[in-house]
Amino acid sequence: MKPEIYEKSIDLASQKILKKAEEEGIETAWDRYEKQLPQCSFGQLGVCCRNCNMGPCRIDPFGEGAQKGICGATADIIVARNLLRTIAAGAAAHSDHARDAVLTFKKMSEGEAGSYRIKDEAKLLSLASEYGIVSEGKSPKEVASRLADTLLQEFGKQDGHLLCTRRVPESRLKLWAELGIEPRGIDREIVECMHRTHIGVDNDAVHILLQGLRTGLSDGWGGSMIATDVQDILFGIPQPRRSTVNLGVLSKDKVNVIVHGHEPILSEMIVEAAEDPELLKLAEEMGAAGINVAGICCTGNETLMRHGTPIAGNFLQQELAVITGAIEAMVVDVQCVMPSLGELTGCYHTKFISTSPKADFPNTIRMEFHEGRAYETAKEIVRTAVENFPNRVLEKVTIPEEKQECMVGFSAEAILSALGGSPDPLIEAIKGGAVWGIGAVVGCNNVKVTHNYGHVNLVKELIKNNVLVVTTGCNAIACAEAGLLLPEASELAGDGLKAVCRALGIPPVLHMGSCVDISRILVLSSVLANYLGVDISDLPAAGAAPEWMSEKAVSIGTYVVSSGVFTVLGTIPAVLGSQAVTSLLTGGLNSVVGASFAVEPDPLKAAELMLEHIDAKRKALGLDS
Ligand code: CUV
Ligand code: SF4
Repeated sequence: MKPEIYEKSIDLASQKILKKAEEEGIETAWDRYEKQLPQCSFGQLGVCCRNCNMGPCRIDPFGEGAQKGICGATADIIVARNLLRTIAAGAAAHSDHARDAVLTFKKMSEGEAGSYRIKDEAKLLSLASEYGIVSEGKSPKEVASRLADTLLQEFGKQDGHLLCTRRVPESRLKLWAELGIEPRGIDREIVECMHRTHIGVDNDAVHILLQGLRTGLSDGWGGSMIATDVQDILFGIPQPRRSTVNLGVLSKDKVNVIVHGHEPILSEMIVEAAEDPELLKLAEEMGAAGINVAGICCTGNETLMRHGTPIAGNFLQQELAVITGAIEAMVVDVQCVMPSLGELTGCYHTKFISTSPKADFPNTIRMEFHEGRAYETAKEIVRTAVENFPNRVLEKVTIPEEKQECMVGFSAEAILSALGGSPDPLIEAIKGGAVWGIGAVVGCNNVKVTHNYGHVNLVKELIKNNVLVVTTGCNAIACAEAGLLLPEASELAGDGLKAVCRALGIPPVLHMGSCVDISRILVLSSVLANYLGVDISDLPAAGAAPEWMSEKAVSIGTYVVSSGVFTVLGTIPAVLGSQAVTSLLTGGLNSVVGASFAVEPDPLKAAELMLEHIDAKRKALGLDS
């Protein structure tokens, strides 16, 4: 039976556009999901292997058919190998994004990327000193060049360990060293995953998973952290500011340009080009009242955090944005961009512009983006959008009125300054019980979950129980759409958290950025742990990804757990075909890294698991008041 629209999304704006899609006979991800049902159960359990051409092999989960692949691989081996490849892909996506950011930074320092500059010199200098680079007597560009070289070495490092990990509390670093999972070169870990999962290499599930932990750590405390730091130097550290979200941010009389994907290297330039007097004049000539840039997914989070550029939606709203009929250009770079956009944009006047040398899609206009002439390319892209404005077909346009105000920009630096410069007030609030604990809620949308249902209900339940929530990615956008990123949302919080939010003028849910910015959450947890003189795993904190779908999310979950934070997944990972792997992930890891995963699709029950965990940690710290 076809699902009702309210079963597809809890968001009113999205429901309206889903209705429009139905009326116009336009296909969306939800329709394609229907056509996939029932999904392959071997795939769901993770027991299918194609790692060599004797296969594909699959293990019969009921124990009646084949129990081994042709090479002799068991379900445990196959599931573990598949999981390792998933982690590698996720870590690769974050870290390759980081590499490009550092390469742009390097070129900027050499004067070859004229559109970029050092926006935050203080962060440059503090990072330089962290990495042991002497800055006295050097120009900022010279310091930047040295720093870029040092960071680039982190990718191809052949000996020693990643430098970023020095931010981890000592106890944790010692644990990783003992376990042999202290990450080495970022690229090295990813390559080693591919090597180990080739036929006939690593064939012990536990041994394979340890490499998974190390690779995840090379993402969280390596690639992602480097991406965040370098982007902060180039574009500024996010500070609290207000903006608006949801499909209603699209303008009925301005040119609408959507930036979708992940890299601020592109979206920053588009935001700037949209303010170019020449293009504004052209827009006027085309009959438009201006140029409106709005984001989708994490590149949207990046410009939202730094400029307050509005966001049109999260992952499952990318098609809906096009279906409004109001978008002149959908501009994309990498990650989480549905290839369906090619055919879909063809049904409207929307130009689909792909910009990354790495990522092409069907039916796009290719406008490759290179640092050397970034601003020029951004202008060409925006000009294409502006010139497309007269082609908008008014009868096909429906812009839902729903848009929601939000307060964003809570980098670790901004949180500390909101606290008056020291973590002390937060620590005191935690000790006194006003803030019962910290919940990190992140991750994607997934058609298997009613859009935003998992995100919004989990977060509401946490704040109701005085858990301060930090958020990134598509969860942050879902929370914004539900009005949870406002100081006024503290009305929904328990009395303790409400009072703290009022005193500090902050929302009960703090938007910390894009997915690579989960590194900000890691840094914050290190600061808190160090301040208390405990390990991260001792903190009254828990993580969740209620609607996750991407391989990046698996890498994230892995490094969050390896860093000592219990994490609840809302959709089921493809591991249940192996008892050994499943029980290691959901239990055994506790005695290894002091944290583990849980799987709980019901957001209220997931919140309960997080609260139980926080209770236990409070008790262990002697905080039970
Ligand atoms: Ni990177 S990874 S759907 S955009 S959070 Fe959003 Fe965030 Fe998942 Fe993708
Ligand atoms: Fe089958 Fe083994 Fe080849 Fe995988 S590696 S396809 S289990 S023979």
